[in-house]
Amino acid sequence: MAVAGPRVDVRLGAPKLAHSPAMKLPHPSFWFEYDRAAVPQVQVNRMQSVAAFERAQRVLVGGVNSPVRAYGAVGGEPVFVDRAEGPFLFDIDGNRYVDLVGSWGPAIVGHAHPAVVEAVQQAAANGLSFGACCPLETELAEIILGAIGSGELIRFVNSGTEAVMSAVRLIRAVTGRSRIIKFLGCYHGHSDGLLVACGSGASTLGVPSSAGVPEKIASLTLLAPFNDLAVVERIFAEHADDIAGVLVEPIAGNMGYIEPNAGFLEGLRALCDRHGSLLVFDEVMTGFRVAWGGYQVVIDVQPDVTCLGKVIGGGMPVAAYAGRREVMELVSPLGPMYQAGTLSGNPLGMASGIATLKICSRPGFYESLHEQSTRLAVGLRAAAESASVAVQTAARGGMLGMAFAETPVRDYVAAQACNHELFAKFFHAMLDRGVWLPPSGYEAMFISSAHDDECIDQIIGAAAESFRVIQE
Ligand code: KE4
Repeated sequence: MAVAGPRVDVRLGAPKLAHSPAMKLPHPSFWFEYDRAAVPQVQVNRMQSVAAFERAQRVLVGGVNSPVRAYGAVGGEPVFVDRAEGPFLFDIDGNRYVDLVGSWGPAIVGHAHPAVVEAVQQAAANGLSFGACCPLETELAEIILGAIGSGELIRFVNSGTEAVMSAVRLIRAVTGRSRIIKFLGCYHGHSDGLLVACGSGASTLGVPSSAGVPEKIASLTLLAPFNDLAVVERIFAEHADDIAGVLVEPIAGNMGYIEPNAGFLEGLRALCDRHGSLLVFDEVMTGFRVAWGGYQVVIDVQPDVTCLGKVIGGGMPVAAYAGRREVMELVSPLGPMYQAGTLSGNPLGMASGIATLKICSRPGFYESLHEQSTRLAVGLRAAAESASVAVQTAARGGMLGMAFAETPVRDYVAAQACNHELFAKFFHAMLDRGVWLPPSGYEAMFISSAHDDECIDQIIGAAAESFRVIQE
């Protein structure tokens, strides 16, 4: 039972947006009914979360199992989730929130989708893990490879970090070279060689961005600004014979939401071809999120290796790296590059991924997601303009971004220059109005196929109030 606390019964009066009947989405078959009537109105009382965080901090580092959850970027104390259903999170005080985090991407068909839950329950009844081959691994592999088109073989691992770490080892094994190029503001998990920042000003040499990362390892990573081909060309000119490959998020989703400039990814492809390096797309976030297969299908640029995660596990710990046969055959047991994992290809994760991707594969799934995310992006910008707040928004498929900036954000320097203090105020104003944003201005937002018109209107209505409140 929620402890009595300050009650602010925020009835979410969402102004019905004037949109044409044409924008009224058909009720697609992949939306499932969830019980709205049982959902209590939001009350800003989080006494149970406060107590839970105090207890968690006694045994968990910072009270969390991943740093962003500690609300360091927005202040305040994290809210503890009791359960999730469709587009909603419910905290342990019984408050309901429309969720724009979606477990950082995996929950693309909505939380606790009956078909996904049933698939996992059935798999669990047959045993949680075998440490041996299982047909479910092959089934999910066939679905993914059939969708991305750039891979002939795939290896499942348990996190995006593991997928990218393995892909970097692979391109070094293929080329016999040591250095890699990554982009400022792109995040690829926490393996040592990817926790690097720029040294001095114009330097492209990586220096550790985390304690515990040796300078020698960081120096093998070279850095360029996202969307800046000229710097990448300069790096190749200086190190051409020692660059194993280029690693990039095809849409940058860890410094807000930044799409590549026209020709940027095509330029990386050409530079890698010219210098005998490999191109790695980190589609852990964009894979099956922005389109069936990922962004590589949208722009028709084929990487040599693709990293995937999040959506392909539907909320279970599943990630993967995939590539052409001649590349992937260097991976053990076929080749000399070692990589292994106790729970890789876990049957519950495979079952969850298969059930999730089966729903995503239905006709109109991504078109409907894109219409909803676009409506939300347009609505957020209009709400901000009405309150004279400078906000940029952009969306593709089930992914969108919002930046407190006067002009569109195209790289990390611009992302850093956004008004993150105002974002923090907006985050809390929205949380108090029943909308759960990612707790950092450097994160992208995610909707699911369960985010129907009523959800989108509610978010926009809460934003209209919040943009006004944060200026008081
Ligand atoms: P994981 O190791 O967290 O499964 O994946 C790492 C990763 C790799 N590549 C990209 C493009 C990613 O976005 C991520 C992880 N994304 C963050 C959110 N921006 C996960 C959230 C967190 O760190 O708690």
